[in-house]
Amino acid sequence: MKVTRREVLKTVAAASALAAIGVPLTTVVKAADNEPDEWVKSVCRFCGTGCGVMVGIKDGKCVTVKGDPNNHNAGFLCLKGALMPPIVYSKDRVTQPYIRKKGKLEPASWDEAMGLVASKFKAAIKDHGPQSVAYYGSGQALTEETYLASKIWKAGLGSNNVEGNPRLCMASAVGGYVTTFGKDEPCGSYSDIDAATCFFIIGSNMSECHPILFKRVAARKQANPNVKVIVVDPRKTNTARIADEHVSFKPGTDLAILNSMAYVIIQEEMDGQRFHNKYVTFMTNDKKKVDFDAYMKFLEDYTPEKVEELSGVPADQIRRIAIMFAESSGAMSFWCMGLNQRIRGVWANNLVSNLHLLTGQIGKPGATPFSLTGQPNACGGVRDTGGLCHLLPAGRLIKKPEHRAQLEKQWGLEPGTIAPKPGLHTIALWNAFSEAKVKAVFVLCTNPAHSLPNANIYLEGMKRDDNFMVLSEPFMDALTVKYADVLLPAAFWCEKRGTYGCSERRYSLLMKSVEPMGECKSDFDILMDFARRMDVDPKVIPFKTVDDVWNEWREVSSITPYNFMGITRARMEKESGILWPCPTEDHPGTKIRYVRGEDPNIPKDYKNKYHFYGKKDGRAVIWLRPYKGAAEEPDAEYPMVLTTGRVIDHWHTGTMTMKVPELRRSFPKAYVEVNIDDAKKAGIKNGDDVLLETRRDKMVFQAKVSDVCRPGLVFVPWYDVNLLINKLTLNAFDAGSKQPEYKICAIRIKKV
Ligand SMILES: Nc1nc2c(c(=O)[nH]1)N[C@H]1C(S)=C(S)[C@@H](COP(=O)(O)OP(=O)(O)OC[C@H]3O[C@@H](n4cnc5c(=O)[nH]c(N)nc54)[C@H](O)[C@@H]3O)O[C@H]1N2
Ligand SMILES: Nc1nc2c(c(=O)[nH]1)N[C@H]1C(S)=C(S)[C@@H](COP(=O)(O)OP(=O)(O)OC[C@H]3O[C@@H](n4cnc5c(=O)[nH]c(N)nc54)[C@H](O)[C@@H]3O)O[C@H]1N2
Ligand code: SF4
Ligand SMILES: [Mo]
Repeated sequence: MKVTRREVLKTVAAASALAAIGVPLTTVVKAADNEPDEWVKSVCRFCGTGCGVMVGIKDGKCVTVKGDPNNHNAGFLCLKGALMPPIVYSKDRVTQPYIRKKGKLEPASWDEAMGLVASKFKAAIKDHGPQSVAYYGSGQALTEETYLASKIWKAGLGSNNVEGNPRLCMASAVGGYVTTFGKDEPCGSYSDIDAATCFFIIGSNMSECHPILFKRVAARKQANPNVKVIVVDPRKTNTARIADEHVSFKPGTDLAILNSMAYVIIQEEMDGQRFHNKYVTFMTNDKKKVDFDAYMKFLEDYTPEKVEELSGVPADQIRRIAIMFAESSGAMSFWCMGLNQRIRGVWANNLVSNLHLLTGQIGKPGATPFSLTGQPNACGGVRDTGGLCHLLPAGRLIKKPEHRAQLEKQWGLEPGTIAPKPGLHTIALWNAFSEAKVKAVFVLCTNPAHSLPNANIYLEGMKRDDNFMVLSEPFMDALTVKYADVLLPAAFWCEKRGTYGCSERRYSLLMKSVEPMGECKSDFDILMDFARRMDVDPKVIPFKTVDDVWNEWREVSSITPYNFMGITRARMEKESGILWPCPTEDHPGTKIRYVRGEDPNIPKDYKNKYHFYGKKDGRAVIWLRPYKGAAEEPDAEYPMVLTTGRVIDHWHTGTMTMKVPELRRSFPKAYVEVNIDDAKKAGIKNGDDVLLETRRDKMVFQAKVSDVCRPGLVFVPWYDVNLLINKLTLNAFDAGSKQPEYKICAIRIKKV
């Protein structure tokens, strides 16, 4: 490894100014310029910020990484991105296939392993029908891989059981955008950051989870003292450290706070009447159109005084942030899992967009509701190309006959090839697998044994002998390996080629820079091998390379508002990321959607400036979404709230970042964050062992006593495989998006 922490910190000088406003130094690094033989263009394989990287190659090995100066990150990377190379050469790499025999994984040839996989899937389909097999994928797989898997299952095997970790992550954002605008994905782009004057950050710890984007926000604030930052989070996170207003509240009550902000905005006559008269429909929860007066009436339940009582936020603070938002020349909202991982996740998403539609803070530079995507390719691979059980590529829906027919035609397949019923969503799928109703599942680029909520149920299910799990995974120490019946050695990141599409609809190419280790194969090669062995109709898989898949996707998208026609492979090799829609090769890509002159889907002579073409009447929706509590509220038995989330230096289940000494040292072990007052009451001191107990399980963590959590709330990071907090979390999910409520459950704690 060439970039040491010391070197990295040396280059951090440019960022020191940011430290003055509270951004931790480690969030902003520019990797040292080691001189390898060759630099190959790629993308960081961690967060949804999607930073461009250059991979340094020496003697056929990846030796270093630096930021791509031509991508949106302008050469900057956070530590995770800068320290990727040692992960590739970890001693824990899986380098050959394995088959579980008498409880133990034994080395096998590719032919034996894939032969067994195909026979298990064939037997399941023969005996129990296509709905007994499933694919469980990832927002970290390449676009081409997810598109291929989804097509193999839906068009080749007749099963719509295609799911993946984006259901745990972005499903509520999809639900929010689709119900509000009629189409998924953000309407703005990162460049809005440079024009915004008010940042409304709710349920997102951007400084740790999207560090390079947060750096851009902080730089904007630093350059312009009038720029305001509002952070709405029950924890005083690093992100909150640059806030003008940190709004702390009883977890879950933010729905009421958002409605209260709307109430204040109308009371103060700061709503954009001309905008919402022309471009907005008001709609109740049961989809009845109502008028503005009905909306005002609905909001009367959310006066700042009433909401203060419910949420604990001072009424004056609600007034202040509402006015700050409405009076700014450009308000940009960011949100992430604090809103999505909730049983009211879709509603929470709607309520943020409501504020933009009510004030007209949309579709002009700096004004936009921007959902932060977690994984590097959850937007790209999964949401855009339809890698979920109810979706087809480019926003089409399985349940719509005309969408299925259109796609069958584009794919050159018989009408009726795609089954008309959506498959099982993630929790339903793993419930069915645990009951051995789903007999065979193909898990790829995700670690469900560690990441599913209420994990004991699913760990028991994975142990059964009468169901079958094949796992494609690069690292032996991922928890799911312990439960896999067949383990396939996956090529990792720089060992393969394909695209990632990040939060802002930007697609960048990852070029293959080194050969896969040992017998490892790319997930594309693995899936193609699987499809052939399953006797999938060759018309379904007419691909020789990942580039063939990409070109088919461009064609498939071209008759929809997604339109990727102009994003050719040749362009992607030259340019560092292009934003869709991009209809032609000379189109620069789209920064603002739904606005005439910006969005190529709107005719140049269209009568209005805005056109929300995802809705039949061209109007976006302001939803009358009431406040409703969490699935499991604190009570006398379990009086506190447990929330789980992330730390800057680890990625999810730790299979990658735990292998980097610098990252492991900074967070070696999970802990529980306890508020000072709660700690005092329970006699807990920093470093004490504390027993955490929910209705599902109990476990001991070391206490970190601080003012980060508000009283009544504890936080546990979920990266540690030895302290599996998901045994304690809840698998209740949002009725619309089916996304689980990882962010809130009831807990009791005591010193041991
Ligand atoms: N370092 C690092 N970065 C990552 C990842 C990683 O593993 N490590 N993972 C990536 C992925 S896939 C994702 S999805 C994102 C997640 O990114 P974030 O969503 O920003 O991260 P989390 O820590 O899961 O949760 C965010 C915040 O939600 C708050 N929260 C809890 N309950 C509530 C509530 O009721 N209301 C509100 N408004 N907020 C609440 C928590 O206090 C927490 O600060 O990060 C991405 N980036
Ligand atoms: N308690 C709690 N649980 C959560 C969350 C939370 O906030 N709290 N957040 C949820 C969210 S938002 C998410 S996104 C999920 C994430 O949950 P997971 O997807 O299960 O977590 P990762 O660690 O990202 O798993 C990715 C796996 O793919 C492997 N891998 C890496 N590269 C490749 C590759 O190229 N090919 C293949 N085949 N494998 C590869 C990695 O080694 C790793 O084992 O977790 C969810 N779980
Ligand atoms: S901000 Fe995200 S994409 Fe950028 S280097 Fe860090 S982990 Fe990678
Ligand atoms: Mo995520």
